[in-house]
Parts: sequence; structure tokens; C-alpha cells
Amino acid sequence: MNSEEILVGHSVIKIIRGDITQERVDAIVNATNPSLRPGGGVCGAIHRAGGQAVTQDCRRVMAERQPLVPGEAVATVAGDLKARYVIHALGPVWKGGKQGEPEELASAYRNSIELADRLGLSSIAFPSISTGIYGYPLMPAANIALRALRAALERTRTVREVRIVLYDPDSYEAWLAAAR
Ligand code: AR6
Repeated sequence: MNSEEILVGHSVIKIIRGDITQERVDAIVNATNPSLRPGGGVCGAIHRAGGQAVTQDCRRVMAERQPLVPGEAVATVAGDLKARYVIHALGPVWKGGKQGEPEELASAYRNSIELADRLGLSSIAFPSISTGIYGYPLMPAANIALRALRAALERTRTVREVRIVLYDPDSYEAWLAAAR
């Protein structure tokens, strides 16, 4: 089968190819920037597909707090997306791997899962955080993410399905290899 499922306790992690803006899940995770601006990459696509409601809710959140630090995650409305929430997670910018990037990347996944669980959600879709514009190498990123997701899913109350939605073939193959 040209996809992969990993069972973790009562939950499942599915590695799939696709466009995350088309996912029908409780929460879509966005690979954001510190100030929750629309930006480019998957972030630009999520803001475009979600519409003004998402961008405006990001502005409301930012009016009440400091910029995100790498590893943090915050929730907003999902506007026109087929989801209830967007969880905006900030991954690290790759600086060679010895400046805390692995821990920050793991935190971005863990904090997103914990936030979804606090919101009582059951399904959540992630992009490959930090491996585009932020330059994190794919294989280590996928390995760190899967380890963090497995650990987080051991402790969730409501989250049952995690979908990793890979847009390009290289990312998809790297995540499949990491999963296997
Ligand atoms: N669905 C799923 N994945 C996608 C989609 C999509 N529609 N579009 C792109 N990707 P990136 P980062 C993949 O650069 O590295 C933004 O400007 C893409 O192929 O979007 O965390 C933010 O505002 C890649 O594999 O995120 C920040 O400033 C993955 O999403 C900065 O970029 C992540 O690539 C964050 O950089």
C-alpha cells in the first residue's frame, strides 16, 4: 500500500500525500511565523483557503500576546476550511542542528497535540513543519516528528487520528521511510 499507518495505543498516525487545505478534520496545523502573518508556503495556502476570518483571528491573538517562540502553538478559527480550528505551530529555522532545533521541532508537534486534546478534538492534520522555507532537513525532521507524536499520543484523552499531509513527492517519500 502506498501510504503508511502507525498504531499508537488507541490512536493512529497516517502518512498521506495531499493538500492540507482540503483536509476534513477537527484541526489543521499551520507551519506559521512568530507573528502569525499569512506568509508563504503552506501558511500562505492555509490563510488563502481559510479566508479573512483566519487572518483576522490571528491579528486578534497577536494583539494580546508576544510573538511565538519556536515550539509554541496557538489556535484560531478555521474560516472557510473544512476544520473547526487552525492550530498555528512555530517550527525552528534550521541553523545546523546544534542550537536547540530538534527540541523545538518536537515541541511544535507535542504542543499542537496537547492543545487539540485540551480543545477536546479527535482528528488533526499536520504539514511537514520547518522543512520548507525554514530549511530543516527532511529525514531528521520526520524522525523527530514521529517520535514526538508517538510520545504525545500515549497521553491524549480525545485525539485519535493524526494525519501527516505531504504536498510534494520528496517529503512524502522521506516520511514514509521514517515511518517504516
Ligand atoms: N499542503 C501540505 N503541505 C504543503 C502545502 C499544502 N497546501 N503547501 C506547502 N506545503 P513551509 P516552514 C509543504 O515553507 O518550513 C511561511 O512563510 C511544503 O512543501 O510552508 O515551516 C511561514 O509563514 C513543505 O514540505 O513551512 C513561515 O515564515 C512544508 O509544507 C515559514 O514559511 C513546510 O514548508 C515557515 O517555514
